[in-house]
Amino acid sequence: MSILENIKEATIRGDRDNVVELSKKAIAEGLKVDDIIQKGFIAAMGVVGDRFKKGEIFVPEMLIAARAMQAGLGIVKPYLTGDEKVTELATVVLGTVKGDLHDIGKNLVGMMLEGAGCVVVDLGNNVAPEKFVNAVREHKPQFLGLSSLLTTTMPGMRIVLEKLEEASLRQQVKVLVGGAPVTQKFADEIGADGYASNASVAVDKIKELLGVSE
Ligand code: B1M
Repeated sequence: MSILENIKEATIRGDRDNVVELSKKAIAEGLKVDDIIQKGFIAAMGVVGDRFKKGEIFVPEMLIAARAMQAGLGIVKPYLTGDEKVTELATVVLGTVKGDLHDIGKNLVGMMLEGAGCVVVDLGNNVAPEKFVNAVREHKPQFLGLSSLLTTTMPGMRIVLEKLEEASLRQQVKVLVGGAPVTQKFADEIGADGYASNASVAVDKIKELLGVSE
């Protein structure tokens, strides 16, 4: 098996130590960082996402794989040179809405999006609407991802959309919403562009909105 296939398999297994060692070895052997990311990590997260969708694995396994991927990314990212830029799918500003401290699912969404090749600007949890608006102005992302785990904080998503409209930024960004109490119906009601029930569906949704086929 090639070193890239080994990285992919180790990431799927969530074998963090092996991913780190293999990533160091790949760098030492002069492999292209973009190849390590695309054919190793991103390919692995594609498999993990599919297995999650089929119910073959669950959130803990997905988190372990995502953490292994992040450890590997930490090794190879410093070796990215100016002329070797990772193929970026999209930039996504992500955060949990104001009043809400739940961030495990949002972090998982962020990791899966990174695994799919997105640049993720994570604003954290308990994020005020104004902070989302400022981040959209500053980072000019293609997507804004809002997470909410509480029925009491869900209305905060609508407020973010209103504030984007007031700042004349709504047309510049597609808004994706998710979190346990959030539904497609709610997303439609507040005028969001997309809803995803879990992290791998979030990746699919972003690809769908970009018009990128699998
Ligand atoms: Co809280 N909590 N909690 N809690 N907590 C829930 C959400 C709750 C359902 C538990 C219950 O009563 N059964 C309930 C909410 C009830 C409701 O509103 N309907 C609840 C409550 C009431 C509270 C407090 C109010 C409790 C209290 O203090 N009295 C309090 C609120 C604090 C606050 O936020 N202001 C509170 C606090 C906490 C902890 C801090 C202790 C902790 C959070 C730690 C953390 O996140 N760092 C916590 C936890 C862990 C939970 C449960 C047990 C687990 C949540 C979780 O991480 N799930 C939760 C019960 C449950 O969900 N079974 C509960 C795993 C995670 C991977 O899934 O977050 O759903 P999830 O994310 C999924 C999808 O939803 C989706 O993809 C993810 C991955 O597949 N998704 C997106 C999420 N964001 C997305 C964004 C997208 C797309 C998809 O696009 C942008």
